[in-house]
Amino acid sequence: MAWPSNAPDFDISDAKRDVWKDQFAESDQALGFEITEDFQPFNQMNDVFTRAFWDPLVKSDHADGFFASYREAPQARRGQGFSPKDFALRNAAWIISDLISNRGAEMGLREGFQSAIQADTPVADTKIEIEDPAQESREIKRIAKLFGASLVGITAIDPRWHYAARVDTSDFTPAENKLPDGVTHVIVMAHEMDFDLVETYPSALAGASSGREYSHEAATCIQLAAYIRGLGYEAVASMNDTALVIPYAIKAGLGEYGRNQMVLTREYGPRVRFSKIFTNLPLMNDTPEPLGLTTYCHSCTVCADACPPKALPKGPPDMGPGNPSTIKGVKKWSADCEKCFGYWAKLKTDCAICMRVCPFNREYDRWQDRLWRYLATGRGRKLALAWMSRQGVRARLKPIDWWSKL
Ligand code: B12
Ligand code: SF4
Ligand code: SF4
Repeated sequence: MAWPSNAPDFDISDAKRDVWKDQFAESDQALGFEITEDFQPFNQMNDVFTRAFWDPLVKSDHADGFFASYREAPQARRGQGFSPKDFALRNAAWIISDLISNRGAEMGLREGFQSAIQADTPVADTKIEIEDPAQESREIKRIAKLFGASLVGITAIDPRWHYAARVDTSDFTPAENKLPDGVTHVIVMAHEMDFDLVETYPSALAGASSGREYSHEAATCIQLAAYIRGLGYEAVASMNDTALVIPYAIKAGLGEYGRNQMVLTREYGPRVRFSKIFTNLPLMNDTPEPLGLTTYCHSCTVCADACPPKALPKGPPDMGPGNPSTIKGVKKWSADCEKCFGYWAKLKTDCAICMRVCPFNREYDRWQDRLWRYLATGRGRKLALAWMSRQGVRARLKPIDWWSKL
């Protein structure tokens, strides 16, 4: 399909839906993706962050205070993990990502979030010849890791997961979500979040684990995209912008979908963030293998039980909570993200309790953890569930203990 025809209409035609069905039925079935007849690509105007700027249902003094707290550290609050020092560390961790996302503000571009990252280097005039896409994929994965990625997978473009429109942040109106013509592949990179910082969620201190990885994402995907452009091919560096990364990461074989709305990786569980690169470099796609992670979620509700505003579903996958921030026509576990973001806004920092408490969130350097994963993802699942229920959820690391470890 030629670009920018990847930017679907707001209301896609039955003909287009049929084309997608034929094109993706087999891989959807293999991955357990359930797409229904009323599927619509998601408009980024409707994600809960963007709604916090234009939708009175989400916009509030608390939400404004949440965003302001990333620019100027708020007053100290009672409760560990919310001191000026905690906010200062969180905001410092974000700074490289902020430098990129703020540089196009006057043009309504919030790069890495509501627009793709603009290229700083041209595509070289001469394309290097790629004789063996499999070898090229191995090289790209090594180079992505050299630049800082923890895991790398490659998959084909799937326009269903591209935003129907992106957001012009100068006035919060929809804008065309364009990519260069002829882009064929997505390189998806996972970035491990710091274990100890994540253990302190919820706190402003813990938010440094997200900020640090957004800064790493920015550096890594900008560097890898520049390398690919140097080879003579298109490469668009992307963080949260342009497309939904969860279906892409699953298609690229990096993990499986969890009840907590995250990709669970074998290596780190949900404790990763993702960035991606859209390219026309000839590459070989990865073939995802069943990992047994989603199967475990069907018998576990630890994340949903631990969520303070009760934003996560406890039942089987369904069509979602019925607010505009859920994609239409995908049967899956969906959060009530108005409740989730409402909690963040009051906290003045992000939350990831549902990541921290997930039993797959481990460092896997101890044999007991590897044994548990072996049981949890195979025939020993019941034993693994019993082990977890006997052991209970790991206690939160107190922010004061995080600081005293330094
Ligand atoms: C907006 C956003 C949010 C919003 C909520 C989403 C919304 N509905 O508005 C808020 C602020 C609440 C949020 C919270 C969190 N987020 Co968030 N979020 C995003 C973001 C930027 C856009 C997603 C979006 O547009 N959703 C709108 C619609 C599509 O939502 P939905 O229908 O509910 O679908 C969700 C899932 O079901 C899944 N999904 C969508 N389509 C499909 C299709 C199939 C087949 C499947 C299986 C899944 C799937 O992806 C969506 C994620 O929101 C993505 C990055 C990206 N571009 O994908 C990160 C992202 C999903 N978030 C991430 C994380 C880690 C979090 C938090 C833990 C916060 C934190 N501190 O890190 C919490 C977890 C909350 C939770 N349990 O849901 C990571 C997930 C990493 C992972 N391991 O998978 C991402 C990928 C960002 C990143 N850089 O890595 N997030
Ligand atoms: S806590 Fe349990 S249900 Fe939630 S994502 Fe992790 S394994 Fe799945
Ligand atoms: S991020 Fe926090 S509030 Fe949101 S779903 Fe996870 S536990 Fe609940």
